[in-house]
Amino acid sequence: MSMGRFSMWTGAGLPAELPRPAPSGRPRPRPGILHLGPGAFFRAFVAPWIEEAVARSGGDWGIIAVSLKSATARDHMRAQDWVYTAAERAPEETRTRQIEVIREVLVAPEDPAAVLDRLADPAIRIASLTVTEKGYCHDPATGRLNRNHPDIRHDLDGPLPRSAPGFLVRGLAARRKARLPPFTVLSCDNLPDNGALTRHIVLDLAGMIDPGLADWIADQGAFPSTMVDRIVPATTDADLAAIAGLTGRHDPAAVIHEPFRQWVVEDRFAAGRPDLQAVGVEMVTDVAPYELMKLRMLNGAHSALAYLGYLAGHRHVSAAVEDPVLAAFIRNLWAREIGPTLVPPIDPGAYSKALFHRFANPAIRHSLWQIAMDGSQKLPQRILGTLSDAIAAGRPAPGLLLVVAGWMRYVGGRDESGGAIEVKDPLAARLKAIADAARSPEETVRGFLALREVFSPAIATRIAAPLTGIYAALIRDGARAAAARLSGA
Ligand code: CS2
Repeated sequence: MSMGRFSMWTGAGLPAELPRPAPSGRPRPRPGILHLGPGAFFRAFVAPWIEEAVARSGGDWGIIAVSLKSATARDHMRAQDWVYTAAERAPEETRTRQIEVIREVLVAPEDPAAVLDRLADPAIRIASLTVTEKGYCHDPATGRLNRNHPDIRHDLDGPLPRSAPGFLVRGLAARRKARLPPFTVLSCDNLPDNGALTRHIVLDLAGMIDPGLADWIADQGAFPSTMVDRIVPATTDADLAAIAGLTGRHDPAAVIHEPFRQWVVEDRFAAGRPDLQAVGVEMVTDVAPYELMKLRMLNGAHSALAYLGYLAGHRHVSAAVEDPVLAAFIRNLWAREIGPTLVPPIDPGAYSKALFHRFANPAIRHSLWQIAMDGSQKLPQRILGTLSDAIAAGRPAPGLLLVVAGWMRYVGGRDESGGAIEVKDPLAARLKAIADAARSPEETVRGFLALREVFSPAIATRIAAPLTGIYAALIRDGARAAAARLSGA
């Protein structure tokens, strides 16, 4: 561990002349996990935690990480024998640590057969995933496989897959053929009931390829649900330079994270697991209450800040919660609209206090634009489920409606001063077409609510009238004033 000495590093660009990180010489476990999605969240959360479990209790749980798209992680890590730096940023100090649990990174599009070979290897007993919401190729409003997704159509056409569900299904098929037990599928993405959702998607796809395979997976497969939580902003060049100042190494694969972390996992594994509870992972029989709390309170507030905060001119989470209007808005949203939808053992009051503190950490520059991305995939579990529960209980939810209105305005592609927003979303083209075609708030709201991937017919009908009023107020007054009016700030 090295402590923060930022003042020593004053250079701006990348210190490419420094040596790269190298393995320390401590023993490294043989592979037992294949992980899809070697991005920053995986490197800052899953991998360090697995490394600690192995250091504490042993086991062959090294990780083969597989990128389904870009070669960046592999290219960055190959020259440093798959080790990298994780930097923990608290307001007062930064601590760095070298992670050595990854044994190889593969790039699936370059050689999908190599990935299937690894998945069929008896040594691999867990296939974990951090592929983000859109990586599941599902329909966010229903949680079922989107059979028209181009990657799914590709994966139905031939044996070498492209999508995460495709690799899981073809990997499980290879194991069945080899008379091996299935690997446990461990989703680590922010989706509701992520284990059950992944199971449905895998069974949907397997059923289209071979119904016997689907029966075998339904019978023998294990898909524990998990709740994962750690704030991991995208690493910038300035971050890499600051880390190099601390470690004396140039590490293009370095990641930044907050001190907080929480992992709650259902203890249903098909073929063993690392000794996770020995290092603070909460092993439970039902993850649902934790996951609802996290998706609705943390991710819901994140998305609220992303759309309304961005429209109001902020660019980072910590800056948005420093704005007293948005701070009051978020606190009210937690207390009045989200908290009452949660069930014991959750204490929304204590949880929201801790959350506010995490959001305010000035050492984590978490960009609102990053959170705003892929809203069509995020809104249902972050905002719309809460909204339907509130409506069903007869409670008004104007704050949640304002967040939905904020998303509609944001994806139209212009902020409140007329500046262009780069909207990143799998449905971006359709979202823009809806916004461009509408001539009034009524038409805008009607156009968006007709998106069946996002809004079920039931919720669309229930929120259409109040949402139209709130959207009109947002356009007329701006995000900050609309938020202020709702929270009396
Ligand atoms: C964020 C999450 O990018 C986003 O949409 O809301 O990545 C969030 O930071 C994590 O879920 C925190 O655990």
